[in-house]
Amino acid sequence: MTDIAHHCTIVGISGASASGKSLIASTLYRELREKVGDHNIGVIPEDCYYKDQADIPMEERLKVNYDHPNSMDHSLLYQHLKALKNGQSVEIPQYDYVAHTRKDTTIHFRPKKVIILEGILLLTDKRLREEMDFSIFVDTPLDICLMRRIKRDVNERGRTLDSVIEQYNKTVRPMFLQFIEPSKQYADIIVPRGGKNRVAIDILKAKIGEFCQD
Ligand code: UZR
Ligand code: MG
Repeated sequence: MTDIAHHCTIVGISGASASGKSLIASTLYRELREKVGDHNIGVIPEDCYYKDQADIPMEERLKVNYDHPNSMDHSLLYQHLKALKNGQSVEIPQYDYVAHTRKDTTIHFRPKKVIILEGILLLTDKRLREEMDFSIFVDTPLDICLMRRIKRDVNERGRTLDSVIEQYNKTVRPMFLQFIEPSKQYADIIVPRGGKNRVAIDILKAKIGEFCQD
């Protein structure tokens, strides 16, 4: 097989926590999959690559800074991107936000024409940036992100309101200012407001759709 048969386009989507990254990625995936099929497009969330904290006691796990680039296993993500570009399947880890550990199960992920990567710290890593064909920064005001985050973490990630607010002040906001916001300079496209920006999604869909055709 030639290189062309394996060519894999990697699109990065980054931005603050609860800015709408996952929603943009899943909307693009759902709408493009209908046209090009599952084998041509897929999504990999950076969240799956949080390091496993199983080796330390629960009280220590609660103190880990999950908004710092060191909390991510970017090396494994990088290896997976390389493998996928070589036409090999990978086993994507699954993360448990309550236990702060990797689950026993993985998701078998086959190479695709287009892979959408989405996550808060992707653009802070030079190796990952270099694997991306182009990248997007979702630029949603922080107060909107915070409101969404409270709802999501209480409803979907087993948190209390107090713990969400404490984490927000301790790590989410400072790490956004230190790492995530400065990584915006590396994005090719900046999308204001988030997951319901239909004009932006349609433009991205047209652009990404070009790379998914059989
Ligand atoms: P998104 N996160 C946790 O709350 N617990 C963990 O064990 C691992 C991650 C949070 C993390 C970050 N921070 O803000 C968010 N904290 O997940 C990133 N505190 O996920 O991009 O989907 O919002
Ligand atoms: Mg998300």
